[in-house]
Amino acid sequence: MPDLDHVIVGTAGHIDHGKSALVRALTGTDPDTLPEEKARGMTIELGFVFLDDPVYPKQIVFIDVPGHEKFVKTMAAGASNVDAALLVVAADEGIAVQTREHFDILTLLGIELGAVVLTKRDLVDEARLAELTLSVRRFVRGSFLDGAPVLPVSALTGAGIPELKALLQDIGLRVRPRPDSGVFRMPVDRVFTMHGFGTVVAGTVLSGSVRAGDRIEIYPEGLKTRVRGIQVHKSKADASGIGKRTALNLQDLAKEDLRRGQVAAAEGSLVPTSRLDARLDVLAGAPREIKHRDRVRLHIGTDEVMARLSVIGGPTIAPGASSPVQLVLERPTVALPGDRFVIRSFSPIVTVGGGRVLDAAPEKHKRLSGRVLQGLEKLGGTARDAVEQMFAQSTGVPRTVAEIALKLGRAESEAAETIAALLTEGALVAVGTEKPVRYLHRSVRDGLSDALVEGLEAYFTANPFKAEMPFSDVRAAFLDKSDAAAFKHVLDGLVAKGILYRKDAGIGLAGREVRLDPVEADRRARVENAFLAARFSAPLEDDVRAKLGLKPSAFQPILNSLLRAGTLVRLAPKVIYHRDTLEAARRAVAGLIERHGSVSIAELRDRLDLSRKYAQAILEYFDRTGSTKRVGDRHVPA
Ligand SMILES: Nc1nc2c(ncn2[C@@H]2O[C@H](COP(=O)(O)OP(=O)(O)OP(=O)(O)O)[C@@H](O)[C@H]2O)c(=O)[nH]1
Ligand SMILES: [Mg+2]
Repeated sequence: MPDLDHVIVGTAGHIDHGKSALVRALTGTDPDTLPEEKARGMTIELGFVFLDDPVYPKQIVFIDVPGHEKFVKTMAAGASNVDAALLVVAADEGIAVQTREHFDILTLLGIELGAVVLTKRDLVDEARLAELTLSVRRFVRGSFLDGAPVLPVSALTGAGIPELKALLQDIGLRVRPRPDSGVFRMPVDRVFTMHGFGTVVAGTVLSGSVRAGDRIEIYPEGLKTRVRGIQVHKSKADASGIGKRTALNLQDLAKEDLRRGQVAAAEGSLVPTSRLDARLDVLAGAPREIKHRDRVRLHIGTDEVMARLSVIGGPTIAPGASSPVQLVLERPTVALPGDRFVIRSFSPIVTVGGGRVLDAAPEKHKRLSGRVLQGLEKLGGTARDAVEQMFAQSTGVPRTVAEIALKLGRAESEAAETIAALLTEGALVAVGTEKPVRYLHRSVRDGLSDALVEGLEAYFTANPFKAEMPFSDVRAAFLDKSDAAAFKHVLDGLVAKGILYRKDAGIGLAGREVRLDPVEADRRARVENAFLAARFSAPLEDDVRAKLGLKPSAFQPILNSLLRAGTLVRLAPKVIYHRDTLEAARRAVAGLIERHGSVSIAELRDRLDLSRKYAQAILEYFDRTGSTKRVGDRHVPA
């Protein structure tokens, strides 16, 4: 077991039950420091007191919370990140309203260690103490405090205090190290200005570490800042890390920019969200069932946000039941999968449930959908399932190991291992050759591939006369959903499979027959006829185009296509004949050769009654194409 040099212990319990007096009896320091707290004899703000007794191996950090029903949200923030809890019950009053509510909150937050402390034992006799001990044991049955010590103490006489200190050391030894994503994250529970130190945010580090000089970001506002100085457990330090009470002095930020509920974290490591997918456990003692669209107060980390509950699996969630939900927040916050939260109903203001975040950046879901429910189930499952589901539900953009680790709030090495296994299984595919390698879920890749083919099909339905869809249009449509590397991956795959082909600047569907556009066909016929009608007096291209009233962009492709098809033949740069005209010339040349054994330009000119320029072009064309050859100024069969 790694040596933890401190343990963070939260108090909990009803107002006036002696939580603050207990902390003072244990530490010698009053956690209530505000003048208003002293005046009213009650806690209003979280109190932080360090018990540094050289007799003990571990420093104990107490977070003392208010018991007043108006300050339950402060209690929830204080309890959000403790290692252990002391449930305080005044021996004279016994279990009261906020005893129950604080206990529910500790349970929902997943606190695993703690003890029950019966305070004010000097006010009751042994019989009452024995009776209360029994009822407290019944009260905590089945919870994290089942079987935990129930310790009577008196802050007044000091009875039980040494035993409680020893018990806390014992609890400290049993604290399990927190799983660490390696990325710095610290929910802010206190903001203050310190003389000579500047603006300070304080909290317990949830993951990773931070050093003086680091650039960090304050979420969800995205305030970028630099850490000027660090205090860990009240002493100056160069760095702090997971599980440590930490105060950060921030550059260029004023106290007004900062509040409890924000999260200080590594720059760019979190994404503010207004939706959270979660599994919600409704307390068995909740006053009524949870209904779809209920407005609730969400307590997550040290933050409190109003939200609407979208019950995904049905119309309601009964007390004692559990169901996936989507929380639609009234302002953004930041969270990561696995984070615990508590919800309180809007009216009456009571704690009704809580649970764990499954997805901190979800889409809006179809309710009552089996696929959505299954996906959420997987996100809450094993590391393998959660990673696979993250890829499966991501849009078409391939993700790196680091991105997935960040999204899940897990260590990169762990994500890398899981991704390697999924790659071997064939659930993921690597996209592109760039480092770091990026991956798509196979089902996402197949979806992109189908969408690309469907896009082409739709295009050809709308444009039946086009042989190919312009490459740039196919690419642009794809990039709406994904990126360039995935485009290449998907396109190459489809070409390799023979489903698509690439030609010039277009992409075509293999095996598809192109229909001819009637307008296009008509133009083509008119161009052809212009040359056919001109016979041997080959018209100039520009004259034909002008006569037909066509733009060069419309005319040129038709001309080229007719030339390619052999319908028109270019004899010389400015001499184009229709195929039929050329055949007529061929017959004339053959006839003259038959009679005279050879033919001259002048003879052909006279025979066909055309200008010398065309007769020369015809004979040179036949020479060039191997029908005749020139001997002196005559042409003979080749
Ligand atoms: N006789 C006796 N009185 C106590 C003991 N502990 C606390 N008290 C008194 O009970 C009152 C309330 O004590 P606090 O410690 O302020 O109670 P709290 O639980 O912190 O109250 P909130 O912070 O407002 O929720 C004070 O007047 C204390 O002096 C005890 O062990 N014996
Ligand atoms: Mg108090």
